[in-house]
Amino acid sequence: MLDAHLVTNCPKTCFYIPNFISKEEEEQLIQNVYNSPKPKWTSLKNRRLQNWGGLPSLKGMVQEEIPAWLNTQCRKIFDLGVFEDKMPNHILINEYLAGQGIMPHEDGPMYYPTVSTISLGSHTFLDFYKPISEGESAESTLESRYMFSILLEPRSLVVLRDDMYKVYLHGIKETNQDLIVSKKIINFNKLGQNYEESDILMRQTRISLTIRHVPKVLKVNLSSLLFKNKK
Ligand SMILES: O=C(O)CCC(=O)C(=O)O
Repeated sequence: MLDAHLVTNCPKTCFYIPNFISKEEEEQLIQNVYNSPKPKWTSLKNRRLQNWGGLPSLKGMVQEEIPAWLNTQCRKIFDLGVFEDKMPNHILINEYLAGQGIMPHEDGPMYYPTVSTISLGSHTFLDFYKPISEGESAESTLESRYMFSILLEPRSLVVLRDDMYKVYLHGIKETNQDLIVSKKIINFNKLGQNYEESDILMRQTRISLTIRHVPKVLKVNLSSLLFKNKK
């Protein structure tokens, strides 16, 4: 089912599905994100986030229940076979105001090496960079390592695995607007809408649901914890 959405002009492997969710689902999800209890938010310098399912760490994640409004999307992603036979168990929600972004990074070893992302409210450009290679000076500019971008439309799903997950870095530039240059956008022929060369897209507030599988899960036995505390 995913195969029909393969993006072919990039290293392995990227799938892009425009309009993965409906406008009604998008509105409902945005409402649920903003109705979440205030302490659920963590504020960083250039974005806010919510963790659902637990806090991943190298020692393992203490699993927390995922609410029904997120579980519906996890189930759809499971049914697509995104994580083979594994059910997603972690959702990171990022909120970016126009002009906010995320530095180029790798997602690291705590996750099963596949990531799926639903975008809500606004488009963005997810930019890809070559890692600094051996012998290359640490000062090599990001610009010289830039490879291409994926245009993430609101309501779309993107799935990254293999080298697109493990080798290349991804990030979102801190900008208010994006210029359409079709040769830089690897999913240009898969987009849900038509864009003209040199169109300028203005960014609005975007929420991303980054849905993953954390293999190392710690099952906490609550009764033994209570017993320990009483001793
Ligand atoms: O918001 C996005 O689409 C990207 C998020 C991301 O790269 C991350 O959470 O590691």
